[in-house]
Amino acid sequence: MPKLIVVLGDQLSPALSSLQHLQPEDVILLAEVAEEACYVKHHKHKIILLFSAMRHFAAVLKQQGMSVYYLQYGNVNNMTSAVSAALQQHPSLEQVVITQCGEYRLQQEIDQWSQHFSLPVQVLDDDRFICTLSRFSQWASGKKQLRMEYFYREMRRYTGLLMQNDQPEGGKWNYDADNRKACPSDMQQIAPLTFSADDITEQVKMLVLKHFPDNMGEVDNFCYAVTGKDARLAFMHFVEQQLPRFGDYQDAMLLDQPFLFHSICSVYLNCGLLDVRWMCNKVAAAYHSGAVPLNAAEGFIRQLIGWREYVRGLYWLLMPGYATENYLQATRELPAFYWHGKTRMRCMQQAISSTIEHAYSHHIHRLMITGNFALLAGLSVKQLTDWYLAVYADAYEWVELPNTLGMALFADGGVMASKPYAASGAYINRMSNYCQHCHYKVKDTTGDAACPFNALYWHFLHRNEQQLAANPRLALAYANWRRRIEADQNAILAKAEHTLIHLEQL
Ligand code: DLZ
Ligand code: SF4
Repeated sequence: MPKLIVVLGDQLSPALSSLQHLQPEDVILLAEVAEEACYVKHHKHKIILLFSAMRHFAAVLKQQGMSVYYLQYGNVNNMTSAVSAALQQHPSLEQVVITQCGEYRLQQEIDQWSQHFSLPVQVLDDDRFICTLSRFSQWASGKKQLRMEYFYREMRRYTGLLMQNDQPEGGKWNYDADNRKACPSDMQQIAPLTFSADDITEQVKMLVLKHFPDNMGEVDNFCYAVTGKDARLAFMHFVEQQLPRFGDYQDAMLLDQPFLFHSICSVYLNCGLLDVRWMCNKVAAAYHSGAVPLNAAEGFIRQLIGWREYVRGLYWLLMPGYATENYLQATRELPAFYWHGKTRMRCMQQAISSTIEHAYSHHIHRLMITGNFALLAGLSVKQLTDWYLAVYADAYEWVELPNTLGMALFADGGVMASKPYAASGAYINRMSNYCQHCHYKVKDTTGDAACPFNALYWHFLHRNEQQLAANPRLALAYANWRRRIEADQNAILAKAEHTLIHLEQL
């Protein structure tokens, strides 16, 4: 049966399940469509990356002799219209095939296709993930708590990565405690590999400038890889140059060094330019050859086969209800500095300016700076999750929603995290040198120059006492709060209230 194979913008892998068993009469559809480009106000780099990578991917398929129907931006509004146009152009096609997509929203649309087109529609498993969704639900079934650590151990056993028979390499499953060193201030980051734009990317840059002029970011400094070949080069640069120090400094932050030793390869992995098994094997091989320490190799592999697979499993298990959860009833308007980065809080300015410049910031910026601030200030869950989905080049809802709504904002009431990742300025001061370069004083909780994170931290605990006080992991924090004399508590709460009213002025 001749088939139309629909490949989405984040499915750019030659080994994609829908691209196996191709027949000469089959047609492959790729489409730049308005709905996907506009459902949030994506960063310019994210759109350039995907459109350019899609065009490069289509060119390779054509070179290999396949029949490709490519719709450039401006021709159709959504994926359904793109399929319709392809079927009209190729009336001999009798079936539609697609690999399961990464977002509930679009999968709902795809699920209508069979009825809409009166054709069989086959949705294949996305085997670019190691854990199938049915395997994940089997793991989750009957469990009271779905903690990543136990899932991760199963994945280590399943893949055999960093295993010696049935025991973890080095005797411990998790070297997280060895991933939290602060960086000496004079340490220099090793930046990821960058790439210059070819003709295809230049054309896409013009397109983005024309159609998305007000979206975050500039087109001129776009320097991501847009082909699998270049993405693999970027990853090997990480393994050889950055990975040896990645383990120690995974959670560290230094002024004007937004990458430190991070790979940024989530950008490539999540749109299909890199393969998770290939990446993990390269990292494991670097460890076995003695080139990188165990805490670095384990820390990286944990993010891929543990964390990444776990959030994807949770997403599909808990959608659609998950997207509307708001356990702490956080509804405050997102301050404008999330979009322009102009704030006197150095930590926020650093995290947001790297986001604006590169459509990227690393996990501690996202969790402990912009996420933590939103948690403490009770910013709207919906507005914040939309922000993360828009501004990061690696963000699709399957990965963004659990990480933001669950992990950073505790809006799922503890499905993902055993306690909220709420922290005062002291944590940021320990993990970075930002506070030394800040308008605010990290040691102060009240007073005009006090670090806003401090009073907001106590306000957060106080206002959410009903939902959080019974959590054993917060017992010490609540004990510290209750130990303060009432006058101190009142002064701190008043300071926080004032801060919350004047968020835009921070
Ligand atoms: C993010 C994105 C953008 C900006 N544009 C397109 C597009 O024009 N065509 C397309 O196929 N995919 C695009 N994507 C990625 C999709 O939004 C993504 O496939 C779904 O959200 C599922 O993860
Ligand atoms: Fe951030 Fe507070 Fe440190 Fe300033 S003092 S950088 S606001 S934590």
